[in-house]
Amino acid sequence: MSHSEILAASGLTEAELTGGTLAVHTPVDGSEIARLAMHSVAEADEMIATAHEAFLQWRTVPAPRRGEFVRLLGEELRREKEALGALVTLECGKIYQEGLGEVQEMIDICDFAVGLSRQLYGLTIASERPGHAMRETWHPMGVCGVITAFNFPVAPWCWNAALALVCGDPVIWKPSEKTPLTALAVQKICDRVCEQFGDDAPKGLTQVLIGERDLGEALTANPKVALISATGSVPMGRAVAADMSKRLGRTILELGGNNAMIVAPSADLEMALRAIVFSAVGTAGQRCTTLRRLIVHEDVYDALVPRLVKAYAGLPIGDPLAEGTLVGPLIDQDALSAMDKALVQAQAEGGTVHGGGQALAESHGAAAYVNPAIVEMPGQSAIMHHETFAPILYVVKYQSLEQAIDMQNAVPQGLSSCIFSTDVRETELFLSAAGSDCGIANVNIGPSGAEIGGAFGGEKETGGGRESGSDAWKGYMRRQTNTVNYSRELPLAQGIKFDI
Ligand code: UN1
Repeated sequence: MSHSEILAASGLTEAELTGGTLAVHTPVDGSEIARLAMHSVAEADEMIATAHEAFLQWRTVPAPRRGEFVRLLGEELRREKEALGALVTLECGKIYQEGLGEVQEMIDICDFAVGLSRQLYGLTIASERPGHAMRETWHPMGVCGVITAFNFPVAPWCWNAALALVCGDPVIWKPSEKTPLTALAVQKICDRVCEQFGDDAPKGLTQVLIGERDLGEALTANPKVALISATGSVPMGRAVAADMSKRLGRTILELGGNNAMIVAPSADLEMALRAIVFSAVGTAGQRCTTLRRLIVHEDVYDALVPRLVKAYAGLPIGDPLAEGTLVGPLIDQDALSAMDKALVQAQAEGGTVHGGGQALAESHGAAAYVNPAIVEMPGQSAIMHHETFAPILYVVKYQSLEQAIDMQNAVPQGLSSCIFSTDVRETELFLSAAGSDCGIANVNIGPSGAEIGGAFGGEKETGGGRESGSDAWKGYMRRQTNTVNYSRELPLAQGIKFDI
């Protein structure tokens, strides 16, 4: 598929793709593919006001009917999977298989949310007073702002939006300015769903803000935005959290990761090897769940690491749209410089670099193709505490599992983690309270590629938010405690006597 064919299949018109000031480049060859009109802060405020009007209507639509909207969205996404997947690849440079996988995550969370729309269950609670009933009710929260990053341009919107919509919350989306086309294409799909759905879908149920940081700030500043779910860097998350805390608004933050794998002496090394390569070089190392630190027991180090270096040397790197490619480009030249800088620091800290860093011949213009790097480190030095959004895998040795777990937990981030071991004592310790401190902890699976059914997110600088499956939906609703007195008396709680 040529770039122009992908753009034509996206449903975006020539007029929409041209005439504005936001230049969009494809990392595939660095060329400009669109110039989009940007929204102003005043327009953002108008859109938020429209979304709030939509909320007043949408919250009264029965949840299973709201689920029907998300069901139709899932159906449209099924139809558009190839076209949208290719646009994801064109715009963010991940290989086409991963572009398709991202759309599949959208479809999966829609299916999940449809079922959820009939299961927004509250509790009944035993009251201490006779003739009283207590329960918990979940109500729609309000307008939900969603801020997303370039590396997963569409799926995180959907993990948030599918839940928010069934929970009764309209959604305003501020995509990364590096990947706005996919957001516009998804909005077109939502517009079609609104038409099919009919009058129950209020105007402004889903909207997209195109532009830069000031639009994110318009969302955080506006009290009509009840909740912001933000995916991206730690500095971005800090800024969102600081602004939202001024008005005590709710946030769901999914920020940086610095994910580790422990390879124990009993590990199945064949499986570990495949898991390492996928999770370290997939999406060219630009996932928040990318494997960045490999902590290998000294007894299996020599059996594993040279094989890993060999596997890296044979990786098919190149055009992410071409069949057979496993590693596409980095998003831009800035990412390439950050990778080079990290490798220089790693060497200064005693690291031995295999492959990696230097721009490959495929790079021209703004394109940034690199060899993924493996860096053998003498210990967990300063650079390993830092998330560089590039395919750099640091490798260190360990002697005892306690030492390995300490190392894995010693970084500021806490998203994903895993252990390769066939020893149940080791794996259970890793999953215990004294084990991994991350939001995700896996056994005999890499740290990336989480399914939508579980809650997704992590601790410490990762931000503490949870999106996607399990009971993450509760983050999009407000909890109300109800006490109903159906007796003819008025007993007070705590046995208080207060007779008048
Ligand atoms: C991200 O990189 O922001 O677990 C999300 C995974 C994907 C999501 C990654 N399901 O790797």
